[in-house]
Amino acid sequence: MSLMVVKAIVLLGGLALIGFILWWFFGKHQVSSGHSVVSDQQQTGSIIVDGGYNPAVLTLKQGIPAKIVFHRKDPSSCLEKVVLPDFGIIQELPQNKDVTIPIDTQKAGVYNYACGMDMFHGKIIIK
Ligand SMILES: [Cu+2]
Repeated sequence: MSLMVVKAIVLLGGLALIGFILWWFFGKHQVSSGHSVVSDQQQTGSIIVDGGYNPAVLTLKQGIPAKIVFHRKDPSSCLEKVVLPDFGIIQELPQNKDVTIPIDTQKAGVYNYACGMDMFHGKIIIK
C-alpha cells in the first residue's frame, strides 16, 4: 500500500471515531415513555420491570387519584424492590405478579425512583 492510501485510511478512521463520539454524547438517545390511562376520575399507569423500567418515564395527570401497577419479569434480585423516595414508598416486587402502588398526584413535579440498590432509574412526571 502506498503511503497516501494509508494516510487516507487513518484519516477516515479518525473522522468515523469523531462522528461516533459526537453521536454518543450529543445524539438523542431513546427513552421509553408512557402515559396513564384515565377513566372515571381514576388513572392507572403500568410499568414492566425487565432489565430496567418500561416505560422509563411515566406521565400522570395532576389531581386525579393514580395507581401504578408494577409487574416484574426480571429474575434479578437487583430489581426486587422499588423505592419512590418522594412518596415514602419502598415496595417489594415479587416476580411475575402485579403490584399496585397508589400515588399522590396533588403536587406537580418530576419524581425519580429507583431499584433498591439505586442502579436502575425511572421517572414519574405529574402535570
Ligand atoms: Cu438494583
